[in-house]
Amino acid sequence: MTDTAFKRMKDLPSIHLLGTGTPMCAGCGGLEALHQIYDVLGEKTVFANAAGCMTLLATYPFTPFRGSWLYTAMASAPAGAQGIRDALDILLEQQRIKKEDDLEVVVLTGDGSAYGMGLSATSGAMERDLDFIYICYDNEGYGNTGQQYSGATPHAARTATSKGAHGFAGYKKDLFSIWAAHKPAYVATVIGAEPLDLARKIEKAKSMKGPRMIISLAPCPTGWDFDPSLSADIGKLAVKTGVWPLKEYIDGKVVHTKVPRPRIPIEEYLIKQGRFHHLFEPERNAALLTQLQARVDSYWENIE
Ligand SMILES: Cc1ncc(C[n+]2csc(CCOP(=O)(O)OP(=O)(O)O)c2C)c(N)n1
Ligand code: SF4
Ligand SMILES: [Mg+2]
Repeated sequence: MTDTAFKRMKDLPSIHLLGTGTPMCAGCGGLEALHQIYDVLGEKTVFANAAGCMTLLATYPFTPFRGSWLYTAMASAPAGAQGIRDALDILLEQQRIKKEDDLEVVVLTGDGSAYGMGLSATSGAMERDLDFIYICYDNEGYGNTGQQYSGATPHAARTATSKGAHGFAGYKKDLFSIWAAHKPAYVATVIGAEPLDLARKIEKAKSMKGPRMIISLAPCPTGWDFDPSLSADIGKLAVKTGVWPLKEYIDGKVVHTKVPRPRIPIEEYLIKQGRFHHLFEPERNAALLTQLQARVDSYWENIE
């Protein structure tokens, strides 16, 4: 990168992508959420970013973040965050940095790490009451390596490793509840397509101490097989169909921040995504569609 380009980049607010050099896909729902989250958190942050799509934002020695950024292995971002937090605390204690120079430590990982490989390290970090924010952008698969299934993949979705007639045989893990069971300071679900709800939750997380855990559903045109222009629509449909409940855990209680009324049929969300085309073509799989709708309905049964 030329000096002029670097100076221009430094003058831009928030995250600035590196022009045509960026390998991120158009319409990336994870990036949409990250932009919004970073706008609220600001540059006094240090990211511990586990291997995944977002790692590709960095082009050594540059990153598009105005603040600091550390790359970790998939399972290790919360351990990396612990090291950073400890180092900052030591520097503060030794008065080698001022209080106003302290940084918010933020873990950024995909679902492959959050729901799977990094879950043990995350559990340990919550157990130690680590003062950090964890952001999982959940594109429901190992996106960076070609969308193999992960612990976040929904039932029946076709992935690179679930290509049969019925798609993925397993069920999406309930990471929100797994995290909430640790009784951290805060857990919330968000989505870039609902920016006000997202901003309010990130503001809240920012004002607190201790483990603050955020899961953002991340519509992924490449892995979910839809046109990038539909990304925000699909995000909104995830909320309106009740597939992605917007909620928060705080002070031992779970509160839904948006209850979709009336809920629209799940089919309207599924039919727009190539990963679910086998539910509609060559013939409609009514039994599986009914089963998928029933699972969403049973979630909301006791909430409305
Ligand atoms: C232990 C380990 N296994 C596999 C990989 C290869 N790998 C790099 S990124 C990635 C996908 C990560 O998936 P996810 O966390 O969901 O992030 P996404 O790629 O979807 O953004 C994989 C499997 C790795 N880096 N480390
Ligand atoms: S594969 Fe999906 S999550 Fe990864 S950059 Fe592309 S759109 Fe975003
Ligand atoms: Mg993923």
